[in-house]
Amino acid sequence: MPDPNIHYRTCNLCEAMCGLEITYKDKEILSIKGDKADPFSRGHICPKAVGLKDIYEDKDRLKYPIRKTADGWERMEWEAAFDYVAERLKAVQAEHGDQAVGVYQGNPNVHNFGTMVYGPNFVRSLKTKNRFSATSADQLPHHFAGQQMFGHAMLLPIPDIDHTDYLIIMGGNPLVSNGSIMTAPDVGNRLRAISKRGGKVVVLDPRRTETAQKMDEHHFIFPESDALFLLAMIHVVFENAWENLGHLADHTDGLDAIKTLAADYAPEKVADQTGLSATNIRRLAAEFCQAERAVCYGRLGVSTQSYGGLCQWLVNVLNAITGNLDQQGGAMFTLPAFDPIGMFGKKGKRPSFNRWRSRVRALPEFGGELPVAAMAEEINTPGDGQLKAMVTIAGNPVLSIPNGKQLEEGLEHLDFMLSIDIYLNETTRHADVILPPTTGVEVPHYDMVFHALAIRNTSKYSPPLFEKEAEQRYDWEIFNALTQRMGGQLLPAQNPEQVLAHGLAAGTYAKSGLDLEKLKAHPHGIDLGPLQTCFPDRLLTADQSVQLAPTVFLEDCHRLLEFKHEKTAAFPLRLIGRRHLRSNNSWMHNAYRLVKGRDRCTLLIHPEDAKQIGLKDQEEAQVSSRVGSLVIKVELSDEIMPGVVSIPHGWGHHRKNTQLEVAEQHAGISINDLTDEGRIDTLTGNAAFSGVPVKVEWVKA
Ligand SMILES: Nc1nc2c(c(=O)[nH]1)N[C@H]1C(S)=C(S)[C@@H](COP(=O)(O)OP(=O)(O)OC[C@H]3O[C@@H](n4cnc5c(=O)[nH]c(N)nc54)[C@H](O)[C@@H]3O)O[C@H]1N2
Ligand SMILES: Nc1nc2c(c(=O)[nH]1)N[C@H]1C(S)=C(S)[C@@H](COP(=O)(O)OP(=O)(O)OC[C@H]3O[C@@H](n4cnc5c(=O)[nH]c(N)nc54)[C@H](O)[C@@H]3O)O[C@H]1N2
Ligand code: SF4
Ligand SMILES: [Mo]
Repeated sequence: MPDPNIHYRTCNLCEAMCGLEITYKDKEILSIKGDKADPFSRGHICPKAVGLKDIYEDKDRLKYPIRKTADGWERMEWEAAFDYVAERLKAVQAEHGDQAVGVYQGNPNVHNFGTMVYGPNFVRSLKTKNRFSATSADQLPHHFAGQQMFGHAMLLPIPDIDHTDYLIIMGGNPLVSNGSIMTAPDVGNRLRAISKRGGKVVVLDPRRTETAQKMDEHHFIFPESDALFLLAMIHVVFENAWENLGHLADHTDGLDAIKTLAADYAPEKVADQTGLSATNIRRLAAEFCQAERAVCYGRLGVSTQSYGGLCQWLVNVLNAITGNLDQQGGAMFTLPAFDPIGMFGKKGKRPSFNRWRSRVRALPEFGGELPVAAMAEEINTPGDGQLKAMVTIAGNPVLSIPNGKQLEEGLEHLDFMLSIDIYLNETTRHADVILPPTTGVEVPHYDMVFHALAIRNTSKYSPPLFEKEAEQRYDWEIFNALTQRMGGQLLPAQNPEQVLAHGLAAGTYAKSGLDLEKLKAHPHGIDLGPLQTCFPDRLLTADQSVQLAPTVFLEDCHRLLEFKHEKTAAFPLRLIGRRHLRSNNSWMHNAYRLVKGRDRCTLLIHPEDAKQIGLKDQEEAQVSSRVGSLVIKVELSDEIMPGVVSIPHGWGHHRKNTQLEVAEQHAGISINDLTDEGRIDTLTGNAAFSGVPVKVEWVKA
């Protein structure tokens, strides 16, 4: 029996799934440490882990429903709140039709098991096609490529970093983000191990990031030029006849089409646009092909940009044509114990893409959702089908979506807004009702999504550490109550544990005895081994072949001809983002220990650019884009590429009438008051945060 005062669980804050050892007494958390016995995370944690204690204890966190009145926020009883919400939503539906209710689901949806499994039925019960989520501000191009090439949006290749000899990281900063679409706890040591065993890690990023500084080689790459770089790499592969489909030779379509396409992209042709010399591109391609096991990994910076779809496709193509797809040390696929693909995936299913379009800009649906860059205009543009009510679930879109200001204005004019959220923040302050679920250490946890995106097959269940308080409700209780009132279908399983038990029973490892009881008996988690080659069996394309050259991608390449690197007089610089280890998107800035210290919401600018503007370190600058303008302190640094500037996202807590005492004192500004909802990857609809044209000017002190 484990010590009664120690609780083991998985940290649900980022994608790394670190095991935690929590010491507690009664209902107080005494310490949070890394769980050395967790076979996957091996004791690793980051400074955010103790944030779980801060969230648990946060006096600003909401625990019961509140309703906005003329005299401020008023407490409601749960049942009355459910009735009231349903009545108001139905009133909007009756007056304006079902499509007048919109939904936005934010990032923590995927980090909460109860929300993940019970949220969708509530969303369906609203009968609206106006569904949005953080997906189209993040990883939509990955899903798009997975669907087109492998037949399922969740068939996402994971870099097998524990076994590779050569890794190219494009647009990811895992030493800070702790890895994304690559669940790899203790990622720093895992990456360093590549060099230690004689391999190499190359980082391509417009900023010499924390990761770049610790790896073997870094090259600046001009924002949004990555697709050109990748085509040039592929060009060199064919030029030298190095192409090799490995074990997928008989299960791959489209190699010739790729060869024809890449013929136009010699390294010499893209050198100026990308900022990498032809010599370096040729050398990188040669090293990549000569390495026994190599993998190219492209993440956020090559997803949230104008060519996100092309980038994720070409990353997969490069891995495939060098024999590194579905191969140890290359880009591999998980076989999770709770396997959404095995349960719901169907061979040859028509992609869920472009089945409907957004009303104002006619942007295509993907996976049942419309691009979030179109959300504000759907609220703000009058006419038939205009959004009159919004439901936000674990999201803070005012700070997270391009042109957040535009959304902020829209939210003010809605007939009704419901937020299912734990804080009264920049977004939820616009709601009429906030329903706060339990979270973090109060809930049972299973990573349905991140086990499916991990570098090893593992499985782990965490029971709640503490009983919820009488006044609190679990997320699934909230979703079920609302689903029922909106006339929707309830899941047969009554709680997340039952769902998990069913899911495990339907999975591959059930045969070898993996069930909920076994998981409960293994509080540190169970290692199910390294990723295994699984194609063509796991492919869900109609002919069970990898589709290297889907028409949608080939056709989209024409946009690359328009790619320009030139400065425009009005907006000569390009804006990109960055993350910080002690920050988690927009919502952990109310934990003092995570925000204390120097101001991190600053503009990074190269000294040469600063000199031209007449800016000195730590001075204030005015930054303007097509959509807005703001003032921010500058930090001069040669870690940023000349011509490029960087601001982190998730700040801007100065907005009035929130309940975030600490965050308000460390407010910062929101980069998304500058990012442009008009900039999207037109193929997938993903927001293009990277490379926003901006102007930086000196401000008189
Ligand atoms: N410029 C720029 N913009 C970006 C990005 C960028 O790099 N640059 N990154 C993008 C990315 S990758 C993402 S994922 C999005 C994130 O966008 P969002 O998901 O909209 O934003 P978060 O900051 O994650 O907000 C999470 C919300 O969930 C609430 N919350 C936390 N835990 C729980 C819970 O257990 N239950 C419920 N119901 N609510 C909870 C928080 O209070 C907060 O309101 O931002 C995107 N925006
Ligand atoms: N500490 C911390 N961890 C987090 C989060 C957090 O907010 N804080 N957020 C979580 C979330 S929601 C996500 S999605 C993941 C994201 O995790 P990552 O994918 O690792 O994302 P970032 O750390 O934002 O790194 C993106 C990199 O892309 C670079 N970049 C920008 N534009 C371009 C471009 O055009 N081309 C290339 N090649 N590079 C470019 C940026 O300089 C940056 O270094 O992190 C997760 N983990
Ligand atoms: S790296 Fe992510 S999962 Fe691990 S402790 Fe930090 S926030 Fe939690
Ligand atoms: Mo994200």
